[in-house]
Amino acid sequence: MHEQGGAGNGDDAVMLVHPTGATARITHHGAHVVSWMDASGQERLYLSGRARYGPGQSIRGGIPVVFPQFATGPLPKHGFLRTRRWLLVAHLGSSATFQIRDDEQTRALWPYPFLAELTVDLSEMLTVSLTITNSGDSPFSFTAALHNYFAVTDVQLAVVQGLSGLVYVDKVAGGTRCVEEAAELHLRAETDRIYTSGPRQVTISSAIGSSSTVIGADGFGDWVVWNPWRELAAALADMEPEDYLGMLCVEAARISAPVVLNPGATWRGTEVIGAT
Ligand code: TA6
Repeated sequence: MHEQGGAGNGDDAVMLVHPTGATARITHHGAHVVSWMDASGQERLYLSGRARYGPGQSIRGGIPVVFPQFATGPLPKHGFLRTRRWLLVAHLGSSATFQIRDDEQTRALWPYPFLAELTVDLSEMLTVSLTITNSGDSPFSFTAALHNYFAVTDVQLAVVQGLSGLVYVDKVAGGTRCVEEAAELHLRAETDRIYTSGPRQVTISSAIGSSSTVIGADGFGDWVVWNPWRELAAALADMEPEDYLGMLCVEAARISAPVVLNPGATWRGTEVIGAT
């Protein structure tokens, strides 16, 4: 099924359907996974009712693709792929692949030829794979992330497991480096952390009721945990103030050791998300 519609409301999207009953929806804008329903029909991703879908805007929720710069720096925040339209190059049943290349606008910001590809495979799990190829003749380096916004019944009940003992950068505390002493992470306030050199799997237990969301990652190496909490959420124009309670970002990211890509070389980062 391939829906075409207006570009400004997220209707311009591809629907994936799996025989288990699971579904996923990906907009051409940003190659952005905006919905993933598990086989029981439960939505596992958060998507803001106030999300914006127009050119140049980033969709609040789902899985934004971050490249070639995570967070702030010389480029637009989180880079420029999440705010641009991608091309659908393959769509078969429960799999879809989108591509985007450099153009005049991206080269004005970042002077490198590249090809980015995002493949989404729906099975019992949701697999999202980001591939970057250096199609120019000089090396470049980049940071990247799959900025997952997970749906949670109540962020105060959700527990993040798998990060114990890791070094993290606490952005809420001005970039302080800390060691995660807690066996598991319980969020009670604004949280914005980059956990470096993390494990390949992180679990959000009690994500939806008593069920867990499990995220496995390959090729990324870092994890980001973010929730804006009450005050910051209220300041975001594209989010309902109380929505912070129903979302939790746990992101597969490549930040602490940027990828350096030689001409012709390819990097791939993959995440596999499951519900238990
Ligand atoms: O990944 C966490 C983060 O970098 C936070 O600092 C927060 O700003 C969030 O991303 C959302 O950023 P956005 O530009 O989408 O509002």
